[in-house]
Amino acid sequence: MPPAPKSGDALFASVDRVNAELFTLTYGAIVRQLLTDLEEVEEVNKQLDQMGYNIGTRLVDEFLAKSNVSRCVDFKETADVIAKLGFKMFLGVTATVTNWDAEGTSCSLVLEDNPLVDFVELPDTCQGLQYCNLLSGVIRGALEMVSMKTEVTWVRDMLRGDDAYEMRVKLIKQIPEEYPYKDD
Ligand code: MYR
Repeated sequence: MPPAPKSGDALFASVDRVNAELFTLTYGAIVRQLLTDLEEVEEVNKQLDQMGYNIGTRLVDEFLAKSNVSRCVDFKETADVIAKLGFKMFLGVTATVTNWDAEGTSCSLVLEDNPLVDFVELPDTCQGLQYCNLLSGVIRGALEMVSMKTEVTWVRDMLRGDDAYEMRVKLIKQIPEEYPYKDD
């Protein structure tokens, strides 16, 4: 007997799942190709970060347009926006914001579920590989477009045996936006 036709919602859910799997597999293929081409794991890490940065500088416009988010009052609000809305919009998961420093300029984004690594196992030869560097680059690029210079690094990685994915986001400098008109 042929399977019952899917409802609209079920169809969209399965299309989303296939898109997510395609994205995960495509990313894996890109990392594999970079490993072949660049040979050095450190070079691959840099390249993934740069690719992410370039994506982030473009992605931020789509994010701001779709989310209707306006300027955040401080970096804490920005971190929440990324964790709850940004990750949800582009990865389908949310992150937890934690481990703030006293100044409120450094925090961790913790992902328990990371769609980028489904089906991934790192061979021993790739131990120094920062597999998810694309993601940290995306955050860095996106924030630079809204005047925040940041450093984003991975401090926990389940592919290396940690219990979660944790990236540290450190605000280095907030570039003041220039007001385009002179007050007379
Ligand atoms: C502000 O502080 O002015 C609000 C700016 C919020 C920027 C949020 C950038 C989100 C980038 C999406 C992250 C995607 C992760 C996969």
